[in-house]
Amino acid sequence: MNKFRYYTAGESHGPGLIGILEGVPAGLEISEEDIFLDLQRRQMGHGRGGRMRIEKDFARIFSGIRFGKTLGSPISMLIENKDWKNWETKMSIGKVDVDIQQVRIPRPGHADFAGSIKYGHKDIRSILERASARETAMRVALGAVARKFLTEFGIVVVSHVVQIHKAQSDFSVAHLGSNDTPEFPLEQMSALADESSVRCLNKEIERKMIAAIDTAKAQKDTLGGVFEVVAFGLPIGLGSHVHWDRKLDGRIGGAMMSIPGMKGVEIGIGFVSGTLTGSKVHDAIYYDDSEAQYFRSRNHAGGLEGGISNGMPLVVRVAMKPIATLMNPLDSVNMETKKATVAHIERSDVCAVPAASVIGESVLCLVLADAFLEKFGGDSIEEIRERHDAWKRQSVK
Ligand code: EPS
Repeated sequence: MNKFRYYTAGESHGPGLIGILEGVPAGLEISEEDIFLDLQRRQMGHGRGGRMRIEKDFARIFSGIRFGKTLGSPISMLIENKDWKNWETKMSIGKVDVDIQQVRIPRPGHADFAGSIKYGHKDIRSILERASARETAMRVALGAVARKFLTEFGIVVVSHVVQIHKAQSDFSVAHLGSNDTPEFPLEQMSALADESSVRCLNKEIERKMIAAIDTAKAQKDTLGGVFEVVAFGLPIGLGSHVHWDRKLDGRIGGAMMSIPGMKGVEIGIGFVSGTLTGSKVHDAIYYDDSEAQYFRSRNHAGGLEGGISNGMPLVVRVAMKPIATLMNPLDSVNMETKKATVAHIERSDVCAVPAASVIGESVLCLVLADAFLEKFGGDSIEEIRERHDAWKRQSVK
């Protein structure tokens, strides 16, 4: 990320989360309400835990915007943690005189074990607070600005949940060619997913996903799954084949894998492509004279060839592992006494795949806004619009 850079800071039970976004061009209309819409979507989903009943995430903007429009200067935001009032002593910024109960037993699958050894913290809370997926609230807030920017150029980023545990949908935008008619209008994808408590587009599979989450909860276990994020309306030519760190697929993969709990990323038909012959994988190229545009019979490449966007919808699938905090904990070791025991229990979620799919949208918006600015540059929306419109006319000739 070099044109659209961001930082986040904040502990899960500290006073709040802070974010800074640098590189947003001048003249983009944005409000705290726009950001709130995405923050609300991240908080939803069947399988979320008690924390989401405490928080009502709202990002207060501190800089970079005047009279509803970006100035071109860094945008900074704060999301206050409502839960902070219950943690003021345990997470005090200053020294405290009382004894604080320390966490000494790492949860397998979390950052607890390696993090506490790496940073030399005896109290594992000093690791788990920042490793928590609470941090993603700020990424969603910053991603909402990137989304608003992309919307100016007709780019729409949506997501849906494909799989939770064994309940799996076979719908993928990667199977659709330019002229195919999907089961439902693609422009309704986001609204339909938002209506489902597991963000699933198929009612029968939705029921199975909800049942799987309820069973896991009753068994004091957790579940993972897979979500698909799609970007419609991308111009041809974002990213580049010329160098490894300019390839858009690499940048998307890295960004998705940086979301807590993500274990795999595929573009288009991804892992399945390794089981098919080349003629069954690659997407033939055609030209429609009447529409004066190229088209494809399918989109197995998921909108990316050679690390460059090719004008088809961009399709990314991400696999999330089950949440590492288990109410029926796995074996672990007390790192103070070295005695065998069971892992620490911390309030958590049973399944956060629906929330992760919203986070995936936000992270993709941030990567795409960066790649878009790299291609079209400019200090203001108007300047970028001129370059973008000229390119759109030229790139299909
Ligand atoms: C989260 C806040 C956390 C967890 C969850 C996501 O809040 P708390 O720890 O107070 O319950 O609910 O974090 C994790 C699942 C994790 O592994 O860290 C949030 O805001 O999304």
